[in-house]
Amino acid sequence: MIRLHDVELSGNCYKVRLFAALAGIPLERCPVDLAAGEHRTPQFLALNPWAQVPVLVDGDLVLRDSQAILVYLASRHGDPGWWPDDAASQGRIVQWLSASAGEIQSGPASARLVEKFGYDLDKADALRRSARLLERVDAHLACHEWLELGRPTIADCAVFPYVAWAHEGSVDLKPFPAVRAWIARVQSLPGFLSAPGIQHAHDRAGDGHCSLQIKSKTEP
Ligand SMILES: N[C@@H](CCC(=O)N[C@@H](CS)C(=O)NCC(=O)O)C(=O)O
Repeated sequence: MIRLHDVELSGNCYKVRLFAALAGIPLERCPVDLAAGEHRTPQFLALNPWAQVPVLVDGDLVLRDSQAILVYLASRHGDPGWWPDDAASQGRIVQWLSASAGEIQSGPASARLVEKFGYDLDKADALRRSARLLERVDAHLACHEWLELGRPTIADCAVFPYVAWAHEGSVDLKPFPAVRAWIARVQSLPGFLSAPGIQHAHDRAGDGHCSLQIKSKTEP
């Protein structure tokens, strides 16, 4: 059985759980108690010297970093649609994996760290970055049903958690109707796995008027 060293409220862990659920890949979850410092114990550091979750263990392979884990799981255990083997498709998807580890971490994920977990980070900066990021993502999703390739891929799984949790960092998604419509589409995928605090479309204020309006389709 593939093991995931995991924290329920971590968006990086949720990316992996979400993809595994959607792709029908069974995972054994091994909860890590960050508050108790379990990620700094010798046992955990032997698995991941970077002292971070998630960590995936599949046989002899030990992998850290949610993006790396998504690529591995999709390549090794997933249907090819999630991570096609042609270079152009992979490049398109990696654009979003990079955003997930970059702009999303310094935007909505950081705002949530301040608001929900009391981290000493620059909240105003995180909110500015969130607005800039969401404007770009919203413009993209206004004319694309999914982030790339016209279908769900690991790009959607990488971006979903911290965008869907944006409200936990006081990042308002109301100005971004295409983002809200995409969240609802991800939530309606067969096998979708939720997480604590993820709101459903009908719970989000203003979503009654949020229908999908794709302006043009540019996917190949
Ligand atoms: N690039 C890594 C970042 C992992 C990461 O920052 N994990 C956080 C939880 S979301 C963590 O383990 N934090 C513990 C700490 O930094 O002390 C990934 O995408 O998995």
